[in-house]
Amino acid sequence: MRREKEYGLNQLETVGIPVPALFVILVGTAARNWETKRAMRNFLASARFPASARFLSARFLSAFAAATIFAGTSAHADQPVEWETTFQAPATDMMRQIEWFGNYTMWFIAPITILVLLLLAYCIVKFRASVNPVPSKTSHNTLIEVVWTVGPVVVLLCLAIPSFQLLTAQYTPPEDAKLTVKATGNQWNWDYEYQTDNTLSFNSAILQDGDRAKAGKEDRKVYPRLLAVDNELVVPVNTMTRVLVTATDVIHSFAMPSFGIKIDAIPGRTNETWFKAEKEGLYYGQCSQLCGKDHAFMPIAIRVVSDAQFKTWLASAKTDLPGANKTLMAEVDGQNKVAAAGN
Ligand SMILES: [Cu+2]
Repeated sequence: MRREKEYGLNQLETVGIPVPALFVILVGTAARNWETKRAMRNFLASARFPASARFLSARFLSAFAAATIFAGTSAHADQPVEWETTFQAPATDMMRQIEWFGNYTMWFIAPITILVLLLLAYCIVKFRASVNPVPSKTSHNTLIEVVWTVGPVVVLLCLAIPSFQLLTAQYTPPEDAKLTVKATGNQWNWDYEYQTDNTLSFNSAILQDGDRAKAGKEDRKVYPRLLAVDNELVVPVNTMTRVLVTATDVIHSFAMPSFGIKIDAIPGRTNETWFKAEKEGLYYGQCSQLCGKDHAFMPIAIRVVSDAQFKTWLASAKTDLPGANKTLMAEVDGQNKVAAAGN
């Protein structure tokens, strides 16, 4: 008797699950499209996507793209914004592909969820006890069984093929690295080492509020609390950069959302990842492996600059890191002011 009751309750729960899930997916999809009108346009332009699906995406997009409400990010920084529901703007081709795959997957998730919801609603209404005093004893239907086996197989193939292509691409740098940087996670900061002729290494820790004035980092839009660091990792734009990642104490994770990279930093082991940043700017990420009490306070900041700026910075950073950083910051600020003035 008790078991029957439990069974009944479980049945009710299975009916209840898809509704909130559907809500999340539908609202999430709408928000993603609404918010990232610009990013979606890029994705539509660049995606390897069947023409019909592109057309559908465009229709879907236009339905929700009435306003772009989160367009207020700083022109030269990529960082999270409040109420963000989707990815940060991509700064590498890899991140663009990841974003494409995320959107592509939504085209399977949303219809499946709607289909399951409609089927459930249909069964609940049509086969309710009050109009079916004598229940049907149907237990097999060959056509339906073939459909519900072949359908998911096809869906899984459609997801697996681009997914494995993407995974392979992430582990296959398209060219040799021109710059190699080693990132070592510590509790709770990062060490960076440039593997150039004369090795340059320095520590990068969260920017303390009390140090803002001294570092010239008082603008909290550009140097946000909990994301800004004292010494950024500086890399040249459009340059294949290899990152060797390890740790000294516990497992950390080196992650930069705009670049589409995230790789564990494991003591005694060197992991490798790579990126090729396409636009100059200041990008923020965080340690992404729970690593102790100050896990939330070991941000990663990467400043992407022009080739010439990088060379100048690298040469002077070997002797005077704070001075080199200040010079670089002044130069970048000047550039941004000129850009903001519309020149
Ligand atoms: Cu960590």
